[in-house]
Amino acid sequence: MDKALFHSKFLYPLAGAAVLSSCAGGGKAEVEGPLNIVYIMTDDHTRQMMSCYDNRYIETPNLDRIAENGVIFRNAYVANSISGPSRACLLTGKHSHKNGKLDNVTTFDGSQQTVQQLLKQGGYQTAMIGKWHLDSQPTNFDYWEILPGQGHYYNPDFITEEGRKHYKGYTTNLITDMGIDWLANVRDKEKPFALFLHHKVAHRNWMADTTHLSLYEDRTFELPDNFFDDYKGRLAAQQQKMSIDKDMDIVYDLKMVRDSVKTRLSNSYLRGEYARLDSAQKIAWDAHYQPIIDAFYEANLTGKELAEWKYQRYMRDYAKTVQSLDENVGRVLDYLEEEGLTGNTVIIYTSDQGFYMGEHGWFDKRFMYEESFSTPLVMQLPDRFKKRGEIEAMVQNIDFAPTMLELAGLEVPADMQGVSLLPLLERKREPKEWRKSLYYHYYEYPLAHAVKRHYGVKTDRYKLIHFYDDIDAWELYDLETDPTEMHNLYGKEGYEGITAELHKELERLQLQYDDPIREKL
Ligand code: SGN
Ligand code: CA
Repeated sequence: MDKALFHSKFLYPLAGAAVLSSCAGGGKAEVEGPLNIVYIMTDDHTRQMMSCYDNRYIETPNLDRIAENGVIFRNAYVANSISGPSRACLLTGKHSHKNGKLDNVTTFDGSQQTVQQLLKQGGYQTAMIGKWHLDSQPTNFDYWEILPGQGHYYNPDFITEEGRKHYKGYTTNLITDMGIDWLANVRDKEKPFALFLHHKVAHRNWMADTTHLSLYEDRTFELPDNFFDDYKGRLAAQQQKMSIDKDMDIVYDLKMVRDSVKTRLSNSYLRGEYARLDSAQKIAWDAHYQPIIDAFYEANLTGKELAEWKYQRYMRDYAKTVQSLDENVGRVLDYLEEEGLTGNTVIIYTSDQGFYMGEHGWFDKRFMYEESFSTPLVMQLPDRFKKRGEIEAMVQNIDFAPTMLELAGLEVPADMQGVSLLPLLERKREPKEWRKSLYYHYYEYPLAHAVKRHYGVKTDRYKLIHFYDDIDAWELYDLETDPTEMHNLYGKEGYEGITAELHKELERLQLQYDDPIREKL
């Protein structure tokens, strides 16, 4: 890109408009460039725990501030609800079968076309800080500093181009420090930038900052209606291992340490996560947890009482980690405001997928059911974008790469499968022509949490899912009458018409996205 462009204000037509028009119907619009991009992504942070989506549980004023200064997507989804694959979809703008990252164990091929590569070629400064989780090293970033694998909440190591670095402190704060430092001191201020800030929070095992341990302790969270789900008519749900009651580890997840208690994951906690704390942190940690531990073992809870107690502890620990996140996002927003950057910067906040907060009795993700298929998505927008408030259109994480490219005034390659979201941001009204359905495909079986492989289609009202591999089970939901997906209508009388329509739509999407699963089955 002509470097001179970056030294003067200019107007340019949205480069991807032609690509968009087939799917999104967006005509040409003019925006002032160049725009900076701050993309903040968390891990396992779900809409239920973000007050602009759901005010039942916690307050997230800074995340809400992003939405208040821009838009909130009511129907944002991922293509494959698990970390590594979701990150690969973000970087490539393609479904998992096209970018090759099917599950958390396959290695991402970083030599393929990625959004950061195209941004960099287009004259952008690019940086990636935080959880990467793609096994191969980052490619085509001007600057990167990543957590190894899942990373840790406390005193983390980071991998850099110069090797490993050890830090003291709480990872959510450290990632924010590094991001602000890059913005303030490292980047080339003559160029527009794209900063990818990827947090570890709110991943398992939900370890709060010592400064936040006492928060939410007096709160009793309302149990979801389907917490004691019996999974009737849903074969794959009967076989998962992500139940708060049965699978959540009392030591590793909930920190209830006792010498006589050995659980499957107690060593991962005692020799792993807890062992990372320094002596001052351990003192604060133990002072907080010991009375809770004593009361817990004293009470000797069983059955439903124990399940409900686990749910409350889970909710509290998770909420505390999100509190740190919210404050740290606030720091980034403040910095951008103070530096006068918000007028020319789009701030995107999302998660690598949604999560269960006790719905169906679960934690974790993976299923194409709403809580984990969906993901939070809010954007703070400069004034030149006319849209404010809620956006109903169905969007997916494969759309992020095309969106960033269009924000940068760059062309969207024809082989990217997502579409730019700019037509949704430019006008007060949403365009009439937009995709009418979403495609999903999850592959990680048999590994953690035993969720069967499945693919499916979602329309504004219905969802059709096929679980396959060592199972062959179809599910159909009417989201209007059954938003919590408790009643599998597949094969039920009266649903023949809609079932046939959805099968057709599913096949159309598998053809459109060229998913080889069609030939295999
Ligand atoms: C780890 C967790 C799982 C989690 C996966 C994937 N177990 O294996 O609970 O589902 O990560 O999460 S743990 O004992 O190591 O905490 S993902 O978000 O990275 O895909
Ligand atoms: Ca995740």
